[in-house]
Amino acid sequence: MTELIPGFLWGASTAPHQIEGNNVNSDWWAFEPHMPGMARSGDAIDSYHRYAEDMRLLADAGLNAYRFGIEWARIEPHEGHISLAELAHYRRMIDTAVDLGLTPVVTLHHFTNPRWFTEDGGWLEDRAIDRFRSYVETATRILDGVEWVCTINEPNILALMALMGKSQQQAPAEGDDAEKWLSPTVEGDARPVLPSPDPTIGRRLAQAHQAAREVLKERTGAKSGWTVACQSLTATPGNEEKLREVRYVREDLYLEAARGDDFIGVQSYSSQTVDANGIVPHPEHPDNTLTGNAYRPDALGIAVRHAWETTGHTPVLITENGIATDDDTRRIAYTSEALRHLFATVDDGIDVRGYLHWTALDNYEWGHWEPTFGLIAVDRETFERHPKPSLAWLGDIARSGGKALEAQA
Ligand code: IFM
Repeated sequence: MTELIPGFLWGASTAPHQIEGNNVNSDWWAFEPHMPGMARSGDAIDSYHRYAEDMRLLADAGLNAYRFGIEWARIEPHEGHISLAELAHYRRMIDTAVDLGLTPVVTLHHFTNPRWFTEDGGWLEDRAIDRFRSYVETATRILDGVEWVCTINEPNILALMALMGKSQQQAPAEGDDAEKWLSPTVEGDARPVLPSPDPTIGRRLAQAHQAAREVLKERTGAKSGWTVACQSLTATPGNEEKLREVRYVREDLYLEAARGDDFIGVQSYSSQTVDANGIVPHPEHPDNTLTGNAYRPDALGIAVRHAWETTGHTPVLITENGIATDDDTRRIAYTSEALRHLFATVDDGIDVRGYLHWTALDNYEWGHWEPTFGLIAVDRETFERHPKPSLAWLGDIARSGGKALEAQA
């Protein structure tokens, strides 16, 4: 029997831009109309107004944690102008979670920047770190009692988005590489492999993370860390050196920057091989997910082991794991297998603090609505929530402290 630590977090994750709706002061909002063939976020799933209902569904099902983000573009819609009403809104969210028995795991930055920040040079501008630090200082006003804070979500994908022009708010010009304007999370025919993130931006983000950590340490009692897209890369025979090279730019730079953090957020969906030419596209297969990924629930175990080693044994929190599918039975099958691989890492002595599923509700997948990752379906016209069987299933496992999964074996 796997022994999980007391207080193990069992929950689900979301991100503001993907669920709230009308994030009008963000760079993504400005960028969306320029993404050829892609959908806009619009009202999203109106969780800005319905967050209490969403959290209640998770708590009633048996989960004990909820990871959600606060939105910089709402809190600071113009540089230096702080919206006290928005700060109060996010404090109410924290209080609601706590009242419902959900441990809040709060993300400070999840892909979107305020529009003014991007228009004035984004992450490569000289004042970027000071601007982010100042936002984090503001955010600490509402973080009293919050135990878990994620500074920046998937900095390795954020660094790629900036490179792809996702933060540029401009339509592709003639002669531009159209691939740059594709969703940063969906792979497929148009662009079989995500481009490499820009390490210059990556190092900038590492500085921003470090600045945020210092502020959080000084002003709050929260544990802080960042959450990395862990790609569970493996080498084809003879290509171990190439693997190290590719993995450093895409992942290890970010894992190494988490050494000494209170936790590392591991986010895992699939796995890919690396050959002499670099990353091999996911092989075509009927089991591929709606984001074009290979069906690889074992990826979670590979990701946790690699993150644990590369961060020098930083405690692990699974901040995202899930599958884009319209078949909820597959979601349950994928997640049970992923959890078994996770439990094996605990059996091997890795310090795992919790499992937060991606995602609570079907939502806006960065340019697309079709890839559905949610435990809860949403009618996008009425905004009615319809829990899927996977929510009750995960809730039962949570209530039993993981034992229900072992009983299913
Ligand atoms: O939806 C995204 C999320 O915003 C970041 N991690 C991956 C998820 C699924 O693609």
